[in-house]
Amino acid sequence: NPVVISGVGLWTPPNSVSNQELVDSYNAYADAFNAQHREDIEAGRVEAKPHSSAEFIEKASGIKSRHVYIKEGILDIERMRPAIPERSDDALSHQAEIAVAAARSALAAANKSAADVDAVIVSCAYTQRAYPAIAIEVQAELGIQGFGFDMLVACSAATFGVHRAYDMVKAGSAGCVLVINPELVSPQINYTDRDSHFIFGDVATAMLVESSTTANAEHCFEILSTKAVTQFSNNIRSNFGYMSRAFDGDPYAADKLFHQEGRKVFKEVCPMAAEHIAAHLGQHQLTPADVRRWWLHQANINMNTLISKKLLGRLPDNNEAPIVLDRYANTASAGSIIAFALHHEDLQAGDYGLLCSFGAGYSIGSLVLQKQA
Ligand code: CO8
Repeated sequence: NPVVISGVGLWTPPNSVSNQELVDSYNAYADAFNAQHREDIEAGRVEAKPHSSAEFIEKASGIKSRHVYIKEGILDIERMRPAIPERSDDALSHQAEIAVAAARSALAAANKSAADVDAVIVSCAYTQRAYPAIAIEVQAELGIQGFGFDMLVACSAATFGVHRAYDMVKAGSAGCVLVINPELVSPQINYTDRDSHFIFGDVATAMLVESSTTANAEHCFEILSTKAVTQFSNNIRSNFGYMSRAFDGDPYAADKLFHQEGRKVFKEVCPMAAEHIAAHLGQHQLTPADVRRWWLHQANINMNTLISKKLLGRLPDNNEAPIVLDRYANTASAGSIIAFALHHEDLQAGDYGLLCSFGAGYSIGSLVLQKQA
């Protein structure tokens, strides 16, 4: 039986930060840093912090603003990180809370209740703890029987999570799987680094994957196939982890936060993604011209332009390849799922769509989808 995506959910944090707000805060931080280290900077022992610019950010990335889970603390030049109150063990954790919000909206879209779900996968770039799994906490909060587990695959966590759900339904180990991507990434952003302070935002997305025999939603998309590839690269990296305590280094050091060689990522990932997508479509005797909608990873507008041009030989319009990163920024693995959530209901039965993530790992994950009648 065909396996379908029968519902998608999106939780958008109510707080947002514009480029100008972010730049004003960063520049004030840089001025204070430079004044404090003036002697060392003049002696060449410390590098001065250059100013950031809102124009650069929009031109280099396409990002205009980003949503954040908790805004407090991010723009405070004495802090430069969100101030998220720690919760007690018996309270719902922050990440489970946003996961549950996205999950409820996916369940509603799919016309399903907790009793219909057999498994929960929480798949994202970071989990706020190693155990108990966030997925099991979400399972308990929603009252779902069966089992749950967490997965980390950075930028491709969401697509790889849906791949696993597809495999599980095909194999019969679960009839209906909830895949959730609570991308609470703001705690890992180095807001004192001009090159990366603007890149990311927080969000949570979810998808319900089930057999077409049980699906009764208005908008169902058959997963025709999945395709994944990974290739090791240090060009996007965070060294934060449970071993930091044993290393005796500075747990707040810049290498413990997201950092990247943005130019190299751009040059290496774009051709990989374009080849991957063309090969995946080829498996179905489809060409890029047959694809009605592209739900592409949302890291950088120039990356999407280049990949689309390589595939189509022209620039797609926003209806063909919707962009959401202008207001959401890069939301780690959730970007292509946000694009799907906001832009799928207008497709006609039989239309093909291609959903694809690409980024850290490197990792690329795609799904060829077809709107069901
Ligand atoms: N303001 C003003 N000037 C700046 C700024 C700034 N904020 N930042 C850099 N500049 C300067 C540079 O210093 C440089 O100056 P110079 O030419 O004098 O050296 C000039 O602007 C150009 O800099 P770049 O070459 O770095 O600029 P690019 O045009 O290449 O744009 C980008 C930089 C936007 C980073 C671009 O390279 C890019 O987007 N690359 C791809 C990045 C990407 O997709 N990364 C994937 C991210 S990873 C992911 O998606 C998930 C990871 C897991 C989640 C992590 C959550 C925290």
